[in-house]
Amino acid sequence: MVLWEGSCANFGMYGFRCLFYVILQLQEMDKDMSRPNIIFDTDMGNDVDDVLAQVLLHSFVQDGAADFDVALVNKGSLLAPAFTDLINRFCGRTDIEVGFCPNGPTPEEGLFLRPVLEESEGLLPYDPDTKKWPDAVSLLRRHLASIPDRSGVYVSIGFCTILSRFLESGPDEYSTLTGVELATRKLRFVSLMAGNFDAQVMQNPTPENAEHNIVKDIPSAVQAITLCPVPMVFSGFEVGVECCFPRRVVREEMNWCKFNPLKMAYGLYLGMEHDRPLWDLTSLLHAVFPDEGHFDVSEPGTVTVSDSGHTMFHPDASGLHRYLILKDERLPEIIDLFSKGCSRRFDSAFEPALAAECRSAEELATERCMAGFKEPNYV
Ligand SMILES: [Ca+2]
Repeated sequence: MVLWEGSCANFGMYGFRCLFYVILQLQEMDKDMSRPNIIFDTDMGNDVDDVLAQVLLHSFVQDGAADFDVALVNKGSLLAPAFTDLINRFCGRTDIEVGFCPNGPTPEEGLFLRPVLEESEGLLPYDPDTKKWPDAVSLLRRHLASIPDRSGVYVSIGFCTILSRFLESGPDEYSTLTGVELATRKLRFVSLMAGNFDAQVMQNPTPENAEHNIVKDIPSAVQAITLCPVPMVFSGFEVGVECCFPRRVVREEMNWCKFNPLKMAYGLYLGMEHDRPLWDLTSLLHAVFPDEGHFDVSEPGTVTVSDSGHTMFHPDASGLHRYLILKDERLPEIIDLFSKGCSRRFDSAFEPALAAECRSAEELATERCMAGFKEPNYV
């Protein structure tokens, strides 16, 4: 006892201060280990929910819930990575690298990429039509090689083109590991918006209910699902279609700056009088907060993809695949979370240029209507 008291006295204020800092450091390390490094893989330009998901991710990053250093674009239009970069800059980040997938699916420009990029003239330090982008697979390999083991969470909200090509990749200048080995070491899991796990759809597959992200690149979906060595969590069509963005939020809560590319894209896509289903945001939410019970998760199993692009789920206790199941009682909370994140005010990299001359989102949407626009059938 005497020895202990003497030790305490010697330990003194300096010792307690050191111990305090060590505990703080350990807490910080633990926080970093739990905060996912999100790899954001998008078919930006096909649907406006990708834009909403990207802004929501920035909101999570602002809250300290995730890291976001790399965006990958699997849509084959050169305007898609430029638009993705535009959103990053709009949200205050000029340092996020964007990788592009050469010869990716759906090379058409879509409904909002070009009009919004035209309104942004002068804000991007390059010409979107001629910009050279890093190859997505090389960028992904370099990024994964640089992050701590098991810190990455891969969010796939478009086609599986890049994920498939990455998993097939061999050693390169960035890593001696293959794509499968890199995924095993660096990724916790993959969260995908893909497929349809509604029991009736799985029993009665038709050309109309094949899900877009799978059917537009079936070979890549098959390859990615077959090769992926870490758990995959699917958010099927049936989940996101129940989570709709309130149009009131678009109209009333996104007016903190005139140049708001999210609001512009929303209006250009299907107009302001529309509550867009939020398929991609469900996958992002589960990727960042997998333990918070926003959704139920199915039993484990194996997902297969048919030649027609339909997903099937086969229960298997040792399977790496699960799918999300909507909990009705959590839906209002989820919609509120999405609404607040997507209408958040950022310290934009465009300040003070945000006050620059541009047409409003409402004007752009009206022009689209006057041009005789017809709704696309992407699903
Ligand atoms: Ca998407």
